[in-house]
Amino acid sequence: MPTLDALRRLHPDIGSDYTIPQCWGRYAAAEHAIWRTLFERQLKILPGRACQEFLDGLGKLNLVSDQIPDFEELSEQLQALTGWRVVAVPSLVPDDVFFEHLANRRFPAGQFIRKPEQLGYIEEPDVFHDVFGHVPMLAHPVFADYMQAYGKGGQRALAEFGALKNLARLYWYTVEFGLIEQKDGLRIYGSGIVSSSAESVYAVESPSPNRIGFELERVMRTDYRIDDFQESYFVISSFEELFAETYKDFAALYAKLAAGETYKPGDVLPEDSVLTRGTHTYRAGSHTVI
Ligand code: HBI
Ligand code: FE
Repeated sequence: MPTLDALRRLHPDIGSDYTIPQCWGRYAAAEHAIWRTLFERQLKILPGRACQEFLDGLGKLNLVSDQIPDFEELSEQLQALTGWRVVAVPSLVPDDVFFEHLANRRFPAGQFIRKPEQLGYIEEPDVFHDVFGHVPMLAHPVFADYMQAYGKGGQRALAEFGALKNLARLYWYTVEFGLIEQKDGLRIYGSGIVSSSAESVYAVESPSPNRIGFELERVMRTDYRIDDFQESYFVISSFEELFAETYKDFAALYAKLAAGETYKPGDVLPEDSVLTRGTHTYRAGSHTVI
């Protein structure tokens, strides 16, 4: 990650909290067109795949395909619903800065939009992943509280426990790649899935990945891949359950985790509650992400 000084050359107005002005008026027509392409593609794919809370969030926030949202307007709407705001950042920010924002109900969203050749995959979070992927769930009161609790937990994990890896796995397997079992079936709530057309289909329909009932300690012991579709997804039964399972003091759990095992992304354990067992065996280099 570039230092604040390095970022200051590109973004002279960057703050010590890494926020920058969105400068909405400076997006080119071609950049709004990329938003529109991605948005329309996802709207065709997500009904029947994304959870109702996500689709409701899009509606409540008036997120539309026309143009990249103005963060000020979006924040006014979101603040009225759950007290969250969206602030612009260049891209990834340091962990402590990220947690400080979340703990104060501010979601840091990448200001830039991906290039036309990156429609299928991008390494750093851009405005489409961050706003389309994350912000609709922040309009849901329980999920909004979960994200703030994660930020506060992150601050403690950094300051007191050195347990960031465990907590980052929780974020990965819930906020980014979470699935939920709803009355009509398995649905997506993870932002890394809802902002990816290929993984939106794969996560719900492919026989390849494992889908395993969410269990906090299990998730916190499981490594993840950042360069391919997930080999395992963890499935919650409600946002209330997710919040209740994670809104606790992790001190004893971190101590326990430090001693025990770490699982590989595709492992299935005898004690897992397996919803679907995957057919996928990962071979390095055998898979392309689209
Ligand atoms: N910064 N902008 C941004 N977005 C993220 O999702 C993010 C970040 N910095 C750190 C981070 N995520 C994670 O490493 C933590 O959740 C552990
Ligand atoms: Fe994300």
